Amino acid sequence: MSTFLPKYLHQEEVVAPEYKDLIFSLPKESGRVASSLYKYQGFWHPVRHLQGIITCQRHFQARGSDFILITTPKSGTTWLKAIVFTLMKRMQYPISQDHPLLSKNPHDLVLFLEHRLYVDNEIPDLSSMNSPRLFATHIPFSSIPKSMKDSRYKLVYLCRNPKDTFVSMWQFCNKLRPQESGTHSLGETFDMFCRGVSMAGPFWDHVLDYWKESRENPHKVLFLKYDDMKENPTVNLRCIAEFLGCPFSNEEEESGMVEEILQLCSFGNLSNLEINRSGKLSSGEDNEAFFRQGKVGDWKNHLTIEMVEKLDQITEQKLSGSGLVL
Ligand code: PAP
Repeated sequence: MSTFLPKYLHQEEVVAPEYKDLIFSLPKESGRVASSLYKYQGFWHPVRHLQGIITCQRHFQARGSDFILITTPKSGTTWLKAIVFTLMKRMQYPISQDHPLLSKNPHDLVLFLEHRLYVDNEIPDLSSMNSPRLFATHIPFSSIPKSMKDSRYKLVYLCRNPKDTFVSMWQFCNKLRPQESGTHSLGETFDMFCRGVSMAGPFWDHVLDYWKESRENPHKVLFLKYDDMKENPTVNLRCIAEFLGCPFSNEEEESGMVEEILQLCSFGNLSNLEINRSGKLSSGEDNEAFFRQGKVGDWKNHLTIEMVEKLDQITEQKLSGSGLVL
């Protein structure tokens, strides 16, 4: 089933007059869901997100107590939002029949800065939010607002192996496209991804910038991989809790809270909830579009041997010497 989302297609119409000169002078390529992607500060963005990024850069006032979840698109953002929301708010919202995750999609509980808060030239008033505030974004490190860089921020960064990231993104783009527009071919989308032309791409530059920052400032950036989280969720959840300054107490450990949070936020549980099977985000997307398979290795069912070789080669070349393996 595909959803008709006019605002994704005709994004140029939402650009505010004061942004037009800047945005429309940028390098442009055809997009997958949005009609075009624009290259800003080294990364490609749909125009609506880009306008949000620039507004956010100009107006977002970070607090030292903020927690920001940063991800490359399709690397498990929905899962990370669910986990960190549940973890941070476990006193306010103990796991029960009334837990917010049972009636809301994680994207409606932890909002993206650039396309849910600073959207369509809006400047939201975030000053009344209680600390610690929790936000999410796909903004590359070079473009995060200065006030964030200057503060004692804590960023949790999540990425995923590029082959599964690409396949997930290709499937997602085709799902969001109007049926009458047809689907994008795997080959064409793959070539663009390899050239770095994808939402918040080049994928490798996005990952590397945060990887370097996590090495230089490990108390500020926690660097996670979806693949590791799938393999060892309990270790990763404890690690997130420590990093955010809300570790599990002995009592919580003994009561099985770690496992309870993971169960609540698991793909099997979230994807089967009525809200995620038939509901929509307040921004219009079908919730079910964010739950496809939730597995590691689906790329084997889609990519040719040549594609795998090419992607592996680019990844090896780009990450060489960084100490990062994806
Ligand atoms: P976004 O960047 O648009 O927010 P994001 O949540 O990062 O999307 O990526 C969606 C992927 O996470 C999907 O992967 P797939 O296409 O390979 O299946 C989706 O299935 C997966 N996902 C969503 N929720 C969970 C979860 N609770 N546990 C594990 N994977 C999940």
